[in-house]
Amino acid sequence: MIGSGTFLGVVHETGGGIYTVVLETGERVDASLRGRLKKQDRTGRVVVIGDRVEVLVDGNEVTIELVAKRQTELVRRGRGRAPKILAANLDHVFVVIALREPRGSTQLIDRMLTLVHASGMRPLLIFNKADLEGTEELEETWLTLYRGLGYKVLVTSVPSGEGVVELHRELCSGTSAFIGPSGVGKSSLLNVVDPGLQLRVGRLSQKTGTGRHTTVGSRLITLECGGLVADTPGFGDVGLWSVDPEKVGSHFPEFAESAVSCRFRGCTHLHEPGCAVLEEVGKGAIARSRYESYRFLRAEAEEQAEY
Ligand SMILES: Nc1nc2c(ncn2[C@@H]2O[C@H](COP(=O)(O)OP(=O)(O)O)[C@@H](O)[C@H]2O)c(=O)[nH]1
Ligand SMILES: [Mg+2]
Ligand SMILES: [Zn+2]
Repeated sequence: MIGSGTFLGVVHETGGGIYTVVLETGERVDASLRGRLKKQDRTGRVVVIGDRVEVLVDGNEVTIELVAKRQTELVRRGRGRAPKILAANLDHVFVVIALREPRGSTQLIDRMLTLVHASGMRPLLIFNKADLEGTEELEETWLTLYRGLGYKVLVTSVPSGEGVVELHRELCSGTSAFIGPSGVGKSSLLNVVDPGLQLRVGRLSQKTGTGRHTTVGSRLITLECGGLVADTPGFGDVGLWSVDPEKVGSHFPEFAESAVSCRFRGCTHLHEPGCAVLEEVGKGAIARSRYESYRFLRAEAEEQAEY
């Protein structure tokens, strides 16, 4: 046991009112929240994994006294629900999508990219299951589209090992999180990067692990190479979110350049005459799939805003 005193640390695990903090000294301690913080914590937003905290150790009693201002927050938003902060101070967010089984769509990719952008971070894309037959064409199309937009993209495969060295390199610095639908291979990719992890793989086990009636906390997994990866139920579920409808367009980086030339200020790029974004879509300079995602997500955001 460490001596009494005040220590700085990072929250690695939460759940059931207990917060596991890894201190600067390297020790792991289980802490509770100081009363004042506890009162604010009803929404589960005061202390999340990745938070930098000050911990007071007083004999056997360990309490989190202070939470440092966050650099970033990954937020999941849901219909009619308060936004939930999934992790703080992430350095990388990987949006994982499968080329097949289950086959992703540009709308799903754009939805997750928007979610990450709205959290103020720059996502990396992973197209997984590149080993499966008949995925070459889709891989090519998506690579061209998303690399063209300036995103860093990795094509990966668990059985063939494609892209794994690059992924490993990205994961070994700082704190990362994977988001993406269930079954795309998030756990499998982590297992291949660090075989010691032995995370459960497969849809079924995932369901029982994160089912509605089981309370599962969130944690940061420490990779052998030193990187940290967030493992949180709910990263797969980005079905609904609420972003200010007016801001949806700002999360589509390629709209920005032409949007300044729209005839009307506050142009929604939906129907206005003299809309430069629509013009670029017509010319093929902005991908139609991206524009369609924009329309869809904006409509969804409008609907959400009514709640
Ligand atoms: N063919 C193929 N199957 C994969 C790949 N990655 C994962 N899988 C399979 O896809 C299923 C779901 O994987 P899992 O890692 O649990 O996905 P998660 O829900 O995103 O964590 C499992 O049956 C894996 O064996 C891959 O690159 N190629
Ligand atoms: Mg999984
Ligand atoms: Zn416009």
